[in-house]
Amino acid sequence: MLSYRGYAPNVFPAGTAGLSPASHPAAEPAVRKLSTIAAEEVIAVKEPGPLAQQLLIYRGVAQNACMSLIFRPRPLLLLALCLASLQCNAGANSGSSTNKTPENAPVTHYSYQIVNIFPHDANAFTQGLIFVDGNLYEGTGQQGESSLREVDLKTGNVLKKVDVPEPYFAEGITLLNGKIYQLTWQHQVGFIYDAQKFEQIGKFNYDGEGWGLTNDGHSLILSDGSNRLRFIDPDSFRVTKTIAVFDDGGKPIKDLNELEYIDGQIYTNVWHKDYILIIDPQNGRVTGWIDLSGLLQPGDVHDEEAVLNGIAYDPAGKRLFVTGKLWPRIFEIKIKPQS
Ligand SMILES: [Ca+2]
Repeated sequence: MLSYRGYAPNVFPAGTAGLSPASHPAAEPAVRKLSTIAAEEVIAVKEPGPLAQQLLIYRGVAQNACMSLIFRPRPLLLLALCLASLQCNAGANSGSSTNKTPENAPVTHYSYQIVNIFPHDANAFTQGLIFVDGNLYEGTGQQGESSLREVDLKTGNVLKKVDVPEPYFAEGITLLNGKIYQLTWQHQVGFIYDAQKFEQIGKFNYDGEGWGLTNDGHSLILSDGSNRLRFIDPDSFRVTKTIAVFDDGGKPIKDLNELEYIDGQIYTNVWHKDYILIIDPQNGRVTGWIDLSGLLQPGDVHDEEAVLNGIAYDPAGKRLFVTGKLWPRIFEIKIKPQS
């Protein structure tokens, strides 16, 4: 294996990593913005171009927007990489500019209106919330208290429950193709359940921490407390794409937590914040900002960790639900652009 750190416009277009579509048109899917490639991401490249035939796999590591690429050594590629290695600093500069939300990009700021209020188990340390086919599911955390639940929306009663044993601290959940996937915080293992039988049927592994989870109908989408979201194949559990989220000043927005994929956008609340970000899954750009301050009344919660952490969406009824850890209520809200 050859370890290579660098980037060159003659090999990779400015602000991207991968094979140039000009010289290798079939390689275009491998050309990626630097800001969308995260640590330890492995990307298979399968296109048939002559140079691409030399390239089997590369591992992209974003380090200050300078790429580290690991190739299997082949002569043609070695030459290209030697040329490219001279350009690292320039690449880093141009790469970092792609991280920012363009100045002219519209970011819509939303306020909310409460449509309904439902009871919620004030002992539930909510880490995941989803609404699928008329059913509300919740994942709860804390060691010894973690669970997967099906909950009656109107009463708050727990209809079904699977306890997650110690030492696991359960995190986000999502339902895809009849299976519920549930993360754990620091054990790098997730659990897979049959959604109908409500029984665990498998496990999967991932690197780093697990915080929030959702899906776009194809990939699991995972947050880990950083500003990055990983797209994970639900069969191989390989990371297929990573996006990074920055504010309009170019500063990483860390602590992305509970997630919900709604109408082609990713909604995420941010740990210890009273707002939800709406994120473009193509590039991580923040397109919306929902201010949810004022949902709780003074005295509703008594724990400093009782923070906003639950987003669920009912696509049939177009209903948006939000709640938080240890919150006594689930709120159905409508969002509206601020005037
Ligand atoms: Ca959710």
